[in-house]
Amino acid sequence: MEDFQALQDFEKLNINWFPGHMRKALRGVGDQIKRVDVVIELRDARLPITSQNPDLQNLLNNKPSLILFNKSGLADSSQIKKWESKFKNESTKPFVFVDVKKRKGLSQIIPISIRLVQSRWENLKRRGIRPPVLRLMVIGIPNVGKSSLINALARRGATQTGPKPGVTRHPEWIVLGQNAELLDTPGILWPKIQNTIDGLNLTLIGSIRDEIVGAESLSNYLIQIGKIRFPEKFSERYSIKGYESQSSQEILHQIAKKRGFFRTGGHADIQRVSEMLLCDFREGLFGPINLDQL
Ligand SMILES: Nc1nc2c(ncn2[C@@H]2O[C@H](COP(=O)(O)OP(=O)(O)OP(=O)(O)O)[C@@H](O)[C@H]2O)c(=O)[nH]1
Ligand SMILES: [Mg+2]
Repeated sequence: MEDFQALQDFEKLNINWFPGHMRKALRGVGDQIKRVDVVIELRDARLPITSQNPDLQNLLNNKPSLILFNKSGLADSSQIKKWESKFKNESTKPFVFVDVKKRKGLSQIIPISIRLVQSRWENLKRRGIRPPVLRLMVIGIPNVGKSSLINALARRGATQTGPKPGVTRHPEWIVLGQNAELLDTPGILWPKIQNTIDGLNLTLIGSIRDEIVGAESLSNYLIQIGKIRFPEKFSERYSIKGYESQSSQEILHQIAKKRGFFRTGGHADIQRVSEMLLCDFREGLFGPINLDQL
């Protein structure tokens, strides 16, 4: 009953984050897109549809582009298979499920990009013009690993990365050997996220600042997902009996007690427990999980 109430409370949340730097970055992407050969659109493999920015999509038009679903190591492999066959049937664009941290799928990126510009370059060659340096732009919502991907391809810490959204604030060109250049761009969301569950899922993967939802509300939502998707892993990790039958608040208090998370006055430190749960989820400690499910 209480959890049902909690779900209703989520509906009242207004989960939007579209600060000035994103508006500016969106204009920047619109300007730069004419100057690049291929756009690499990064999404999160756990949210293959929801982590697509419709406003960025509108800027692409007919520009050759490649979709990368990153952090696939954190996603459920049977779900990945289903998404792969769906996209194979429906998408005209090339796509790859990758994991930058594990360097999975990275070797395909440059060859696919070259294939996408091949016919245009052949045309140039026929007219006696030497093909230019391959220019790639990496776009996507915050925290999906755009800068990490660029560093992995460049094999150096060329651009700043971090576990919070909004690390990259300005576009930056990174030279990738003699034949390619990559443009890192700030993560961009859209002004109005219509569906509250989409907003919660985007916050869970770290694309929206935790403060917008609040760590406690977000961990309440995580506990409710856990009851359906990973009840055993959750109960085991925090030694909770009867996890499914307890309210989120009871569970948070129980974990606080077990871990000794108290504030002065002996009250349970719910903020600290909530932050720990979110951290554990983001590190994949409840196992591979898909939030957009087929
Ligand atoms: N588990 C996992 N973590 C990853 C992967 N790729 C990137 N990360 C982590 O995700 C976080 C965000 O990475 P960034 O490269 O800063 O993301 P970004 O898209 O550039 O973020 P903004 O600049 O804020 O838009 C960092 O903590 C990375 O270490 C991956 O394949 N797997
Ligand atoms: Mg970045």
